[in-house]
Amino acid sequence: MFKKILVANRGEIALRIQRACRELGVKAVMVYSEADKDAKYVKLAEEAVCIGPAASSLSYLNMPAIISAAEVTDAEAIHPGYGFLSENADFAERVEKSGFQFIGPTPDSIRIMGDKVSAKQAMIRAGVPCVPGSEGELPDDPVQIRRIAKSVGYPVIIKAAGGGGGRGMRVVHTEAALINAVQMTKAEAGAAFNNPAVYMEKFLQNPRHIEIQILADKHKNAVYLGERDCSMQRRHQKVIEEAPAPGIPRKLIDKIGERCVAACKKINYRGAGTFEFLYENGEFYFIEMNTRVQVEHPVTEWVTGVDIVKTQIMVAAGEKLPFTQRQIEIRGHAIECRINAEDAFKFTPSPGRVTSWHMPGGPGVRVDSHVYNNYFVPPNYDSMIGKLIVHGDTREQALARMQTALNETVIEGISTNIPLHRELMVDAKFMQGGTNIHYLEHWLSQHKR
Ligand code: MV4
Repeated sequence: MFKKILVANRGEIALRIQRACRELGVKAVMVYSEADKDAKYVKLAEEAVCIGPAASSLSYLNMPAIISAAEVTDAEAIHPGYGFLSENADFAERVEKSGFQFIGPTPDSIRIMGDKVSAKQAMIRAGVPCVPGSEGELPDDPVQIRRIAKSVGYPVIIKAAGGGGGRGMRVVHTEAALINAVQMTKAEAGAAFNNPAVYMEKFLQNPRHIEIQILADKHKNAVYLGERDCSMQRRHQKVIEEAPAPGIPRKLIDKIGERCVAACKKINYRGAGTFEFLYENGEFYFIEMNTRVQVEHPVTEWVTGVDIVKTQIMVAAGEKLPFTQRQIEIRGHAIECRINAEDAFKFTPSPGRVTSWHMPGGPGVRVDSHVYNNYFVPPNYDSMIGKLIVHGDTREQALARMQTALNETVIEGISTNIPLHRELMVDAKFMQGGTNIHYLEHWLSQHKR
C-alpha cells in the first residue's frame, strides 16, 4: 500500500478521500486554492499545499502546480476525485511520466471513453447494448447522412464525439431539419471541444438514466456493484440519486452488469468506472462511460457495503479486489440528495458565509460535506456543498428517513435547495418511483413560485 498520496480536489470529495486514507493508514496530502485555505480537510490535514489562486484554471486545473506539490511532499500517487482533472488523459499521462501512480484507469482508457464515438465502438465490440445509430462518426456527404437517419428512424439525436454529460447535442425530428442541425452541431463541437466529429443515435423520448458501477483491479478481476437511478436531474445536473433503481428486475440488472464486467476485462479497464445507460421499455442502451469516482457513489456503497474510494486506492496500489462478484449483494435502499448553495426554486447561486449548520443524524443517515458552522462558501466553484444520504430496509423506509433528515437540517446564512428536496420527498409520483429524466423539469414548470 502507498505510504502517502496527494488529493487533487476540493470540497466534500477531498474530505471523503482523506477519510478513506485514514482508514487505510495512508497519509493524505491536501492541495488547496487561496479560496479554500479554511476548508475542513485542510485544517484536518497533516500536510497541505497551496497550489494557486481561487480561479480553478490557476489551481485545481493547474497540472504543474499539482505535480510539483506531489514532488515536494514525496507522495506516491494522486487521487483526482471527480470533475477538474479527473477525466483528463493528458493529466493522467503526466502524472505517470512524473513517476506517480494515477488513482484511476490508464490514460488510454480515459482517452477512449473521452471520445464518445470510440467509447461506443469499444462497447459494441465488447457486447454492451448501445442506442441504434450511425456506425461511428457521421460522414460529410448529406446524401449519406440522410440515408443513415432514414434507416435509424426519426427523431434522431446528433451528438458531438467530444461532448458528453449533455454538452453538444441536438434533436432532429424531420429530414428537412437534418443537414442544418448536423452542420450546427459540428461547428459548435469544433469550437467547444476542438473536435468537429459528430455521431447519430435514435432519440429516445422518455428514458430513465440508469448507471452501473464497476470496480476493476490490475489482475483481470472486475465486479459490478449494481445500479443507480439518476433520472432526477435538471439541465444535466443530477439532483437526487438512488439505489437500487425502482421497478427494474434484478435479473435484468445482472444481465447488463455482466456485460459491463466483460467489457472491462476486454478493454483491460482498472479502477472505478460507471457505465451510463438509458433505460426505456425494459431495454438498456449504453450512452457513455465515466472513468472516475462519481458524486453519487455513496448510495452504491450503502447498498453493497463496499467502500468504493478505499478500493480505488487499493487497486491503484496493485492489490487484488478484496471481494468477488458472488459476495456482492444488494441490501435495502439508499437515496442521496445533493445539497447545493443556490435558491431552491430559482437556482441562482448563493455563496457566502454559513451562519448556522445543523446536520441530521440517527439510524441510516450519512452526511458527506466539508462545510461547518461559520464556513464561507466561495463563489468560484460548483454550488454543491454536500450530500445527504439515507439508507433503509425498503425504499419506503429510506424515503421516510430522508423526509425526517431534511426536516432536521438547518442551514442559515446562504440559500440551499433543501426546500426543493423537502417537496420532492413527499411528491406522489416520486414516492411511487421510476420517474424518467424529464420528470423534475416538468414538475418545476408546474410548481412556479
Ligand atoms: C440521449 C437522450 C435520448 N436519446 N440519447 C444527455 C446527457 C448525455 N449523457 C446523453 N443525454 C441524452 N442522450 C438518445 N439517443 C437523452 C439524453 C438526455 C438525458 C440523459 C440522461 C439524463 C438526463 C438527460 C436529460 C436530457 C437528455
